[in-house]
Amino acid sequence: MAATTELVQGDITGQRVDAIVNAANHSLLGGGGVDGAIHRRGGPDILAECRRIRSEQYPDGLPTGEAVATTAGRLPARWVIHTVGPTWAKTKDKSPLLRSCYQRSLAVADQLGARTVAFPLVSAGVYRWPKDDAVRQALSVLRSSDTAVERAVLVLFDAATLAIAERVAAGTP
Ligand code: AR6
Repeated sequence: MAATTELVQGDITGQRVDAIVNAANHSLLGGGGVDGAIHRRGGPDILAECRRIRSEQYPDGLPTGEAVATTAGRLPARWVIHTVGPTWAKTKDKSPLLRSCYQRSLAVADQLGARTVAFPLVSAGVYRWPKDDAVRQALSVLRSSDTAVERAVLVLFDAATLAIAERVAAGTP
């Protein structure tokens, strides 16, 4: 069955869900945006686990579109699922990779037994993906994927992005 999807405005690090998804990069060693906020608020245990995953499973970095889980340190969630979105490119359609971030994150959530999962708008910050299309891709995967996750929350950081997401969710251009 597909998860019920919700749109909320806020900071993903405060979400009271089983797992939150991190918009990470190949290195898994932190960065700005959501990634920076998660490591700042979650504390050093998350980074230590990321380092172990890098050295044991992904010496060349986590590929774009893949996802891996760590515990969540001091965050209210139990797990962080780290995924790497594609950078936006005008001349190349990378949407299968963006969709894969949501698909693989749901698969990891299922392996963990997570029933509630919060997602940021992957690739729509530093990686410059247009926000309306980022929402479109996210919702189309979340609404159609077969998963044991019951509640998928798409967290929009500010009111303007929430308004875009509500418009896209309602199917208006
Ligand atoms: N909670 C929810 N959403 C947030 C938060 C937050 N705390 N902070 C930012 N956003 P980004 P990307 C929104 O840049 O585009 C990092 O350096 C933000 O407004 O976090 O996938 C990584 O290490 C935007 O709408 O992720 C990578 O190098 C969305 O979250 C790179 O950025 C995603 O923005 C990944 O870039």
